[in-house]
Amino acid sequence: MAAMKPAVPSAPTPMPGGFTLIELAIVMFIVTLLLGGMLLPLAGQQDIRNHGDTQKIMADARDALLGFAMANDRLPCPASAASNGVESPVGGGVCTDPHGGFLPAVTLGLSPIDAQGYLLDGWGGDVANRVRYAVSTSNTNAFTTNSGMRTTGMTALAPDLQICSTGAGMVNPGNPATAVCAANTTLSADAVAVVFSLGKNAGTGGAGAEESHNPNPQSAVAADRAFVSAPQGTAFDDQMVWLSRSTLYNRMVAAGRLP
Ligand SMILES: [Ca+2]
Ligand SMILES: [Ca+2]
Repeated sequence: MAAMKPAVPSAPTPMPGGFTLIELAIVMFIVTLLLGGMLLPLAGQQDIRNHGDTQKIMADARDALLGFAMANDRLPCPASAASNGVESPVGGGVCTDPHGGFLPAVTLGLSPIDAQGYLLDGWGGDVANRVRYAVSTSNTNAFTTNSGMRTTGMTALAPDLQICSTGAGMVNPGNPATAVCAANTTLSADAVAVVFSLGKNAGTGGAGAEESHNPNPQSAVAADRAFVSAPQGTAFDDQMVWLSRSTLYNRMVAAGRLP
């Protein structure tokens, strides 16, 4: 007896062409999700790149300051808002704006600079993105006066820029000579110079409790010797590097400028 052949299923009847509105809506929803998922990381990546570029620009600036010190026996004064990237006054001495000025990019020969001669950070080409710089005025401006460091002597030199992890509880904020970090918030109490950027929010931010301690257009606190380098967040995005006395002395001794 011949085996029964299994029944071959007939081919399914083809569906009518085209998509229903519900199918289209689902596709659109998925595409929106995918695009959103891609765009957000892209913006985040750009921020990370700008942050990294700014850190490198500031580190290079610190190196340039060290080179200038070895070649000139002093640090440059900051550029003022009107000095076109040149230290003010030319030749150093008593700086026009020791705590609230800009990196003197023209004096240091750095680039890229804007049309007025100021070095820009990694966040953009606006005036607000100019790299800032402050220098200690201690020992009667020894750090910015020709041969001032050598004349004063390493053991007597007492650079006084204060770097605080928060502005909360800062003592005498706004006083150029006596501002001090609150207890247990001192990152450095003897920095020679500070180089900083106002960060991503440079154009509009700076009025917050922490950023207002770093000279900026929105700051309510007068420029003084104390600066805040707090963790990055929504209220604080300034970026900062400072020149320690140890690093400066090490280079100056190596160059035969000290003691
Ligand atoms: Ca900022
Ligand atoms: Ca300050």
